[in-house]
Amino acid sequence: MLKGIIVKNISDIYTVKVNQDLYDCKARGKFRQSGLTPLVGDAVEIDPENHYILNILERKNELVRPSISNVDVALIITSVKKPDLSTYLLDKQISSITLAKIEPVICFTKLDLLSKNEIKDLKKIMKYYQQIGYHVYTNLKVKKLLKYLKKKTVVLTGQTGAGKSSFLNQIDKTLNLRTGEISEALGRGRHTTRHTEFFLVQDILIADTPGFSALDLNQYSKEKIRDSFIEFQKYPCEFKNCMHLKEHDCEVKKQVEKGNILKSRYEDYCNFVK
Ligand SMILES: Nc1nc2c(ncn2[C@@H]2O[C@H](COP(=O)(O)OP(=O)(O)OP(=O)(O)O)[C@@H](O)[C@H]2O)c(=O)[nH]1
Ligand SMILES: [Mg+2]
Ligand SMILES: [Zn+2]
Repeated sequence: MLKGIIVKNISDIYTVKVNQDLYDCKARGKFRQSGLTPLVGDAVEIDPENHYILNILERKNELVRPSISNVDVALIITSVKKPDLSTYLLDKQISSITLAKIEPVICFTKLDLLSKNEIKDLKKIMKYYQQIGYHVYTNLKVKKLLKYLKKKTVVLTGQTGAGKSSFLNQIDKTLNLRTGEISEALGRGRHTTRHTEFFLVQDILIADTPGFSALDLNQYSKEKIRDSFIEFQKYPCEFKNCMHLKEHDCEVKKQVEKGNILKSRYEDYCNFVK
């Protein structure tokens, strides 16, 4: 019996890294029976002779989309053009990552495709997310970002075509991961990256993942979703358990009017709890 970490999964083959060695393993039938599926990121015990996963050790956390476990940070790759910036998708990812007890970090891509005026608007949005407590970067200045991610286990998340694999190619020139033209990726409704895999870049363990087109928060209660909008907590309402929807004297709604809470954030929140 050996102990290792699942670093890659393609259909029913799980690649397990034990020190510097890789073992391609299958999961035992008992996992299927118990409804437990191994995830990339899982610490596992394997039978190195028969190439079977024997046991999955307790997870620190797990994310459904992309499906992965035991990460410190989810780096949300958000393109500002092609596909256009969607704060709706960004906010949904922030909430789902936060609720999975993982730290969301934001990285905007494709700023080179914006006009000067569009850059100005983007800067305001970036500043807002920073002010409410998130680390925000762009792929134009990766040094600072890499410094922040040092020694962490990271998963890349984001829409198909956002630039996840391109980001990895940028920070490690030896990787040569396949990337896709946006027209090709969206036109055929296909994802360029088809599986989840960890890479060691400097001292960061970082996973590329397939992009997604849909994400839902259905597994979480309205209260949980409300609490994942961290800036709302800065403005206590008269009514303690206020959902900031139809209630009168709602401080959060007042702050949206005043411009202290980004309108798109509040609208996304209303959408999520609906
Ligand atoms: N102009 C510009 N293009 C970029 C940038 N980053 C990525 N791209 C392009 O965007 C397209 C999609 O990039 P990918 O890295 O394949 O996107 P992905 O997020 O890995 O997509 P999936 O694997 O389908 O989830 C490619 O044509 C890249 O060359 C950027 O900063 N600027
Ligand atoms: Mg990709
Ligand atoms: Zn309220």
